[in-house]
Amino acid sequence: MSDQQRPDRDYREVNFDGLVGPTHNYAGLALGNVASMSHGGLVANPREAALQGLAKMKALMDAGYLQGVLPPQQRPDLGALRALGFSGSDERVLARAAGDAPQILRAVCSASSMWTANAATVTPSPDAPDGRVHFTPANLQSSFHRFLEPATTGRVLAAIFRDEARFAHHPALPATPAFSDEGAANHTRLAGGHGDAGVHLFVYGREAFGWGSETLPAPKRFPARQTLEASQAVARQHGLAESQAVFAQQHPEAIDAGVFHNDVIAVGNGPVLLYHEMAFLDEAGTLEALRERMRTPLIPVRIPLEAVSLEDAVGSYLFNSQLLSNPDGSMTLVVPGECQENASVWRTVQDHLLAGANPIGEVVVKDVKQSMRNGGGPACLRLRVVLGAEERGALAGRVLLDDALHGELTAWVERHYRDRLAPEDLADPALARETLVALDELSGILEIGSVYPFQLG
Ligand code: SUG
Repeated sequence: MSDQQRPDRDYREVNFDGLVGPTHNYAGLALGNVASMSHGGLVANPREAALQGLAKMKALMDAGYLQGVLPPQQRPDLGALRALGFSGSDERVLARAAGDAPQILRAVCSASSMWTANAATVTPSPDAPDGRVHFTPANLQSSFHRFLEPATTGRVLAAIFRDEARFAHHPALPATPAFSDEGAANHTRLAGGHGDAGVHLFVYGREAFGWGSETLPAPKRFPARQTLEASQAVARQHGLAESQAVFAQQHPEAIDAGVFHNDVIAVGNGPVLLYHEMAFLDEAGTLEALRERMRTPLIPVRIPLEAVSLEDAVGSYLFNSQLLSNPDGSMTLVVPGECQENASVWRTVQDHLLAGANPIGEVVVKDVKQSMRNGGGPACLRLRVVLGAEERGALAGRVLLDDALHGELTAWVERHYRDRLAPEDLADPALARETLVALDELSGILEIGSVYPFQLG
C-alpha cells in the first residue's frame, strides 16, 4: 500500500502487558527455563505479582509510552482436566487430580498467559501486503500448561482487534512438534521508525524436517522450542516476502545454558539490535542478512561473552529488557532488578550500553520478581503491537491503560487476589470459584465481552 493510500503516519508501539492471574504459582513446569526449574514448590504471592506488573505498566504509561493490558486466562482449566478423564463435580475433579496427578493439576492452574511475548506473533500494517495488522497466536505446544493458552488468546485478540478492515487473525499453527511456535519471544522487527517498512528477524532453535542429517546442530541438554518451519509458516501467513524476513538459528549452547527463547539473549527496537555474542549460531551471517534487507543502517550492540557470561545473562535477564523509542530519537532500556544485583551485568550496563555509541540513553530498573522466579522478565510480560493512530482508534474494549483503568485494576487485584499460594492450595475448590468471580468482573472492566470458557457455556 502506498503512503497516499495510508494517510495515517502516526505509528506508535503499544505494549500489551499480560495481567498476572489469581493462580500465579511456582510449579517447576518449564524444562530448560532455569528460574522455573529452580523455584518449583516455592510459595507464590499472586497479589504482589499482579501489582508488580501493574506498577510496571503504570510507570511506562507515566513516562509517555502507550500501554495496553491483556487479561489473564481461566485457571484452573477444569475443561482440560475433564478432557483427561477426571469426572464428576468440579470439587471431585480437583480432588482426584490433586491425588492422582498433582503435576497435571499444577499445569492447569498455571498463570503462564501473563507472558504475552508468547501470546502471538504480530506483523504491523506497514509490512503487510494487505495493509492490515496480522496476528498468529502461538501454539505453545512445547509444554502442556502453555498449550492450554492459544484458544483463549485467539478469542481475546479477536475481541480487541475486532475491526476486520484493519486487523487479520490467523489460526495458531498445527500443535505438533514440527510447527512448535512460541510467538513474539522469537521474533524481532527492525525498522527505521515504527511506521517505516520493517525487516523481521525470526529466531528458531531447531529444524523439524532436517532429520537424517547428522550434522544439524541442536542443543543437547534442553529442548529447542521454536522450529524453522513454524517461523516460516507464520511469515507466510502474514504475507512477508523473502526480502522482509531473516531466519536465524539460535546458538544451541545458549539454549543448553537456559536461553529457552531468543528474548532471553537479544532484544531489538527500531534499527537497534542488542544481543549477546552467543545469541546466534551464525552471528556474522545473521547481521549480513539483516543489513541486506534493511532500508536503514542496522545498529548492532554486541555484548561479548567476556563481559557477560551466559550464566549471568540467564540469571540477570539483561536481554529480557524492553527497549523503547523516545520522541527525541533516544531509547530507554527497562531492565529487571536482577541486573542491578549482578556486578558484571551492572558494569556492562554502565560501560557498554550507556557509555557506548548507540541510542540507548537511559536505563530504568523495574521489580518484577514474582514473574522472574518463573523465568519471565519485563520483555516476557508484554506483546508489542505497532499501530497507527486510526488502528489505535479502532481498538475494541477498554484495554489502553490510563489512570482510571490502572486504579480500577489495582483495586480489583486487591479485592480478589490471595497473597499466598502454595502448590497444595491449588486443589482448593474455593480458589477456582474465586477466580471465576474475579474474571467475570474483569471482563466487565475491560469491556471485552465473553472470552472465557465459563462465559461461553
Ligand atoms: O514458558 N515459564 C514461562 C516463562 C516464559 C517467559 N517468556 C519469554 N521469555 N518470552 C515459560 O517457560 C514457568 C511456570 C512454572 O514453572 O510454574 C513458565 O511457564
